[in-house]
Order: sequence, then structure tokens, then C-alpha cells
Amino acid sequence: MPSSLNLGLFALVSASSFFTRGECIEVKRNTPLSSICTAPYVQAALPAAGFYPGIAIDASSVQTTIVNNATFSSEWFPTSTISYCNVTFAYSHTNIPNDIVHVTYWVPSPSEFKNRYVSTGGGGLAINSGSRSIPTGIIAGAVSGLTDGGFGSFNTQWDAVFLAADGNVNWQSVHMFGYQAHHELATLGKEFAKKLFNPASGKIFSYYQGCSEGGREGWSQLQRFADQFDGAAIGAPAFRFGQQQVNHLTSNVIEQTLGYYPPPCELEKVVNLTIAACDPLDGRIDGVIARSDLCKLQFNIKSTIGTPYYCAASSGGGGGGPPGKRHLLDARQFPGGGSTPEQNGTISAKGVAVASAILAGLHDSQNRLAYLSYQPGAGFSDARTAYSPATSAWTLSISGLGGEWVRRFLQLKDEANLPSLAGVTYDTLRDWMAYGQAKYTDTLQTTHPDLTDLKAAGAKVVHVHGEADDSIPAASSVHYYESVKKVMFPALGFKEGSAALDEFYRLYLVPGGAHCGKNRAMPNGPWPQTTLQTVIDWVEKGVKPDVLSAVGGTDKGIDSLCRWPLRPLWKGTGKSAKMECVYDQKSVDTWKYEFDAYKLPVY
Ligand SMILES: *[C@@H]1O[C@H](CO)[C@@H](O)[C@H](O)[C@H]1NC(C)=O
Ligand SMILES: *[C@@H]1O[C@H](CO)[C@@H](O)[C@H](O)[C@H]1NC(C)=O
Ligand SMILES: *[C@@H]1O[C@H](CO)[C@@H](O)[C@H](O)[C@H]1NC(C)=O
Ligand SMILES: *[C@@H]1O[C@H](CO)[C@@H](O)[C@H](O)[C@H]1NC(C)=O
Ligand SMILES: [Ca+2]
Repeated sequence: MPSSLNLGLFALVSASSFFTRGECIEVKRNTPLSSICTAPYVQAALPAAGFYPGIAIDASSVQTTIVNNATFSSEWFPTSTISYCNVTFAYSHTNIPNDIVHVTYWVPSPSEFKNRYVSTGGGGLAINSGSRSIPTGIIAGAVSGLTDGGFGSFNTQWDAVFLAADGNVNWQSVHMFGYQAHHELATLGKEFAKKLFNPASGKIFSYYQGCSEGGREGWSQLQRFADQFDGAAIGAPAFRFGQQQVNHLTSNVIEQTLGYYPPPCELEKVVNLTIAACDPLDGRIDGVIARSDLCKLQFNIKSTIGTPYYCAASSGGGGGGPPGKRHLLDARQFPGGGSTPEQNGTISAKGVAVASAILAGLHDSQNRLAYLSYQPGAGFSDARTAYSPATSAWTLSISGLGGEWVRRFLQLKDEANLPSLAGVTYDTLRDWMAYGQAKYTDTLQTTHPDLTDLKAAGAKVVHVHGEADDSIPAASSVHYYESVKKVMFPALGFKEGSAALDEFYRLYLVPGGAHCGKNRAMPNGPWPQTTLQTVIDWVEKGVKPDVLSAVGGTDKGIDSLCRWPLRPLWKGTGKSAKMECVYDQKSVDTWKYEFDAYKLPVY
């Protein structure tokens, strides 16, 4: 410890009733939060100089704010009223000029602390979720962290700093966003929690929770730093970044190639008709497609041709913000934002051709599969068109998520979207996917499939994905899970491989679930709100989640989610109907993908 910190500690000790043990401060359970939520106290508990080689913590940057009885709601934790100390401080990498990284740790009252640390992640191109995710740790009795990645402020997203100038990549920002910032956040956070509370056991259990980009950030740690987290609750990860980001443009290029830009109301009607037709296939009519695989096998989307649709004029609202800057969680659920005219027509053969091509997944000009797609019943958010009052026609609206990825991160232009899709074909998309995969293999792709070290370290992972996700296909998570299985247990059969993975990694699809939350088009669907608690119980008490609790969703019947590859099926009728988790080979086979458009494997 530098001497300035020792001085701080001395001052603190003489001014309070706490005593020291070695260099640490012992906090008693009845110590009020206000006593530890002070800069001197926090400064004394910072990781020591040299604890993380190459990192210098600026003790003078420590800020503390106590917050009492604040109420937080989320689909990722039960609504709770909590008190916490918001600690922020800054550090720098000693070899990088002008480098500064800000971290926030929320600290619970000593009486609530349960020897835990939780890192939380971001969404879209944000590396943190502000105050939306971090309460999950306080609720679990943990010190809970988030980082700004070194991008300038907690509200600065990665794209603002990715280019030093046109053509000139800020590689430090790529590594920080890719995985390094989270490694530092958790490494420093665990040590900080330990020094702050100095638990008698000496053990701090450490966890991760995040969805979308936050889910990718979680996997970026699990794949590299096997003993960093004891457990992780991962939602709809934005991994396989090279393919995933470009895939937001697939719907646009299909529209362009087929020469038809469907009015949004037409595709919405296709979704509604799909939901109506496929809802019963799972054995229960509740407005929810719990078996999108049976829908794939049995529903003919062409049957929707000729059905009238109608949507009243709307003045827009929702979503908002410039394309590419919007938070993924908001952007995908509330696309568009402009006003739209009244839409009145009948579903056309061309509209259905566009929808079918989207659902089939991106194929190149030789009909080889380049990427997977959304499940039937999911919204067609990427296909959103724009209305041109000048021509009274629906026109191309380039997906900001996909367009910015290609323009800024592949073409290295400091612009928020592609200016046009002129000349862009299915083969162009395939090549962009392969290029992104190659360029960012070690930072963003995040599909390293060998988790042998993670398993050996004893970590537990609960991975969830909304089956009707319209931003990151549910099949993306299934494909990764199956890749891990094939790489780790090549000698085992399909079911035996899952049994082996079950020991440390379990995947649950959420019937009707949208991107990182409930689906407005299937409002009766469940959502698992206590997933972090499930992970904690698995780690600390050995309670294996055979089904995942969906308590907290508003569904009237489904209170547990089946573990992949088992699929939900309702048996019986009326009040006696019961959901079972069944193995159905034909259904499982619809979730298998061979990406034969590439020479390299795509995990
Ligand atoms: C927080 O709520 C508790 C329980 O209602 C109450 O006793 C306490 O005074 C509140 N604290 C503050 C600072 O408002
Ligand atoms: C924590 O406090 C800092 C000021 O010290 C503030 O800027 C920041 O928004 C707070 N963070 C959270 C997540 O509450
Ligand atoms: C689709 O269904 C939703 C929910 O019932 C409804 O609000 C919406 O108007 C429907 N859309 C169309 C195009 O009919
Ligand atoms: C939609 O168009 C049809 C055919 O032109 C017409 O009969 C119907 O009244 C229109 N519906 C609305 C709500 O405008
Ligand atoms: Ca149903």
C-alpha cells in the first residue's frame, strides 16, 4: 500500500470504532452503511498497489454516495427496495498515455452482505447498463460492479472512441470492449469486496449477470478466465459477433434482392397469423408459441397470403435516438420511431416471399448457409421499412445496428450507418461476416467452444434466450451450446453430450420471449426473473436447476422453463393440463446448422 493510503487508514481507525486486522478493516454486521460509505474508508479498502500489475488506481478519485430505500424493477430481478453505497473510482494502465478507466461498485449494508461479488454488463455498443442491471448484485447481498471501459464516461459508448481517425483503429478500445475491461472490473471488484468486508471465511463468491452485449461480455470472461466467476447468468448473448452484427442487414438485402419493401403492418400481420396458427402446437392455447420448432415443421406461411391487414396511422414515438446509438434492448423492441400512415391491404405473395427468405436464414449465391435466423413467430424488426411521403411508397431503411457495424467497424469510416446498400448481395453479406470473424476473432467473436478449464474450475452457467427474440436469434445460443458439446465431448452422442454439459452449463429457451425480456406480441409468455439467484443456489448449495424458475413473469401457467434439448409440451386439457419437458428428435433437428458457406468452422 502506498503511504498515503496508510495515512488514510490511520485517520479512519482513530476516528471510528473499527479495528484493523493486518492491512484490512474489519466491518461488523451491525456497522451502518453510512460508516463505510466514505472516501477514506473506501480508499483504505482499494486493491493494493501492485495487486494488478500494470494498473494504477487513483485513490484521490474515489467518490461515495449513499442511497437509501431506492426501488428498482427489472425483468432480471424481483422488484426490490434497496440501500447501497455508490462507489466510483478511476484507474489507468501505466503504459498507455492519457488512459483513464472509471468503475462503479455498489456496496450493500454490512448487515446485507453475503460474501458475494457480481459484475454486470451492457447492451448494444454500451459496456454497462447504468443503474438498470447493477441493482441485481445488491439484491443478492453482493458488491456489484460496472465499468466505462475507458471510453471517457459511464455514458460513452464504444463507437464514440473506436476510431482514432478514419482508417485508424483504437485497438486498446477493441480489447477493452472485447474482454479486458470486464476482466479488470471483476478482478479489482473481488479484491475490493474482500478488503472492504474482510469475511471470516476469506471467500468471496463471484458472479456475472448480463444480457445481449452484456451476455457476450459474460461469455468473454467465462471462455478466458476460468476461475474468475463461480457462476454466471447469461441472457441472449450477442456473440458470434462477426456474423451477428452483419445479420441485422440480411432482411434489408432480401428486400432489395426480391424488390419488395413490405409495409410494417403486413409483416406484423404475418407474425400475428403465425402466432395464432402455431400457438396450439405446444398443447395449450394461450397466445404463446412455446414450440417454434413445431411451427417450423408444420406451419405453411404461404397460407397467410390474401389475408387483410390494417394498421391505423401512427405519429411514431418509441425507440428514438439516432440509429446505432440506441440501446439494443430499446431499439429492437421499439424499432422505427417515425410516423406512419394508415396501412390497409392484403398480405401479398411478395410479402410472404420476403418473410420466408428471412426465416430461412442467409444463403449465398450457391445456396450455402451463411447464417441462421429468427424463429417463426418472432417479429421482423430488421425488415422494418420507411415510408416516403414524396413517393407514397415504403422504402429501404438500413438497420442501424448492422449498418454501423459494417461502416465503422469493418470499413473504418467514422459514420453511424452505411450510406446505401447499392450493389450489396447475399455474397457481400457472407464476405462481411467472414471478414468480421477474422478481424475480431480474438476480441469480439466470443465463441471459443472449449470450456474444459471452466468446467474444471467448477463454475456454473445458466444461459437463457427468448425463443421469439427478434434481434439475436434463439438458434444462435443453441448453436453455441451444441458447438461446445461437440468440441468437449466428441465421443458422446447428442443426449449423452447434453448430460455431460449439464454438470456446469445449462441452456433454457423462454417460450415466446423477446430480446432480453417479455414479448408484447405474446404477453402471456413467461420470463425467468430470478436467474442469478438460481445460479447462486447451484454454486453455493449445489441445487441443480433441472427446470428454470420463471416466477416473476406474468404467465398464468408456465412457472418453469425446460432445459435444452428438452422441449415443452402440454398434456391434458383445461385445469388438469400439465407442461412436460419432452425429447423430440424431429424438433431438435430443426435447430441444427451447418454453415457450409465458410471454409473455417463457425462455432
Ligand atoms: C428506509 O426504509 C426503512 C423501512 O421502511 C426505514 O426504517 C428507514 O428509515 C428508511 N431509511 C431512510 C433513510 O429513509
Ligand atoms: C454513482 O455515482 C456517480 C457520482 O459519484 C454518478 O455519476 C453515477 O451515475 C452513479 N452511478 C450509478 C450506477 O448509480
Ligand atoms: C397483431 O396483434 C396485436 C396483439 O393482438 C395487435 O395489437 C395488432 O394490432 C395486430 N397487428 C395487426 C397488423 O393486425
Ligand atoms: C380497407 O380497405 C378496404 C378495401 O378498400 C375497405 O373496404 C375497408 O373499409 C378499409 N378499412 C379501413 C379500416 O379503412
Ligand atoms: Ca401455446
